[in-house]
Amino acid sequence: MLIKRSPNGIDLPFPSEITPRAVFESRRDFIRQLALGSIAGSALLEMANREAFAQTIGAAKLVAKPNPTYAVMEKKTAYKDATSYNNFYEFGTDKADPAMTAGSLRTSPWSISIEGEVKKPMRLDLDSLMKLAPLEERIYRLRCVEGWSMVIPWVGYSLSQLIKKVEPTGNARYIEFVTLDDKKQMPGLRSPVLEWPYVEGLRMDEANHPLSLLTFGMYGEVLPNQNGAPVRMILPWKYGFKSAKSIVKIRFVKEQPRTAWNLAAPNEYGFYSNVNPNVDHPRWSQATERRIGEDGLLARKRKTLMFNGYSEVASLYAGMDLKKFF
Ligand SMILES: Nc1nc2c(c(=O)[nH]1)N[C@H]1C(S)=C(S)[C@@H](COP(=O)(O)O)O[C@H]1N2
Ligand SMILES: [Mo]
Repeated sequence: MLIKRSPNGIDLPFPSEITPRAVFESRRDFIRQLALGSIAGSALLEMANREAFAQTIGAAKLVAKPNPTYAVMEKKTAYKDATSYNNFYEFGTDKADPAMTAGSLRTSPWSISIEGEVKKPMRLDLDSLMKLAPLEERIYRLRCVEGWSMVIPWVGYSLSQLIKKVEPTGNARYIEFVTLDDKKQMPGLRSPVLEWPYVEGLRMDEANHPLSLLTFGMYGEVLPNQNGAPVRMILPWKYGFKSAKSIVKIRFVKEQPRTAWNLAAPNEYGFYSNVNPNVDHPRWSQATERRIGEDGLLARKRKTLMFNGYSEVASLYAGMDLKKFF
């Protein structure tokens, strides 16, 4: 999202934003032709394997009780769109890359280490982590800093439930999320688009806000790899990049963490990155957005809402100049 042109500046969809569906269709075609035996070659077996793997991703059910307090009453984004139009730079910078290459991510066994300013540091395997609190389904809007948004039913629980268990010390003022960085599993790490590992962070009161969702699934299934399996954050009032994927470490710290996007372009991506239609990105307006699935010539831009519509977080920022702390 750093290098790309303004996705928000013109009304026609960019070619790069149309590609995923084309890729998807051609992939389906490819599989069909494979089945008909009309394609042959040595690389095919590997591709067929990858496809078979991709088909199983997301297949495991993860059903949770819907929480009506957190259910956006808007049309849900199609599963196909939410799982084929992704930002996950560890798997490439094109929107279509993660769905095609994240099959190499091994999500089991998985554990997450909780360290730093806590009385009870711990390493939890995924199963124990998931059982720490009841899972809920929450339908959240998520808006990318690039100017598009989706509405997705996520499955998880409030991060505050985990924070409470590890008992932060009085020194814990911020929390840091660290994504896996394994070159063998993540081809995108070979290119220096960001400083790896991908790191994100929150102030402790933001992390404890009930909206902050430690997320294990979407659409009633475990997270597909391209969406950040097996565990990620979802922070619906912030730009999408704050919601780190495939987390292996959570650190409680005294100082404001140095986050991946802030390091890459400090004048473009601030630490807070709250969705704010009144503060433009230096290279494009943030006043409107395009809902994924509403593309096409007749698609209307939606007005972007302050805090992405989650006005209940406003008190976290009372008295702060949001143009300065963007
Ligand atoms: N580790 C990691 N997490 C990440 C990213 C990334 O590149 N790496 N991209 C972010 C961005 S820019 C967005 S918009 C969301 C996209 O989440 P989705 O693919 O599930 O819609 O993930 C965020 N989390
Ligand atoms: Mo994003």
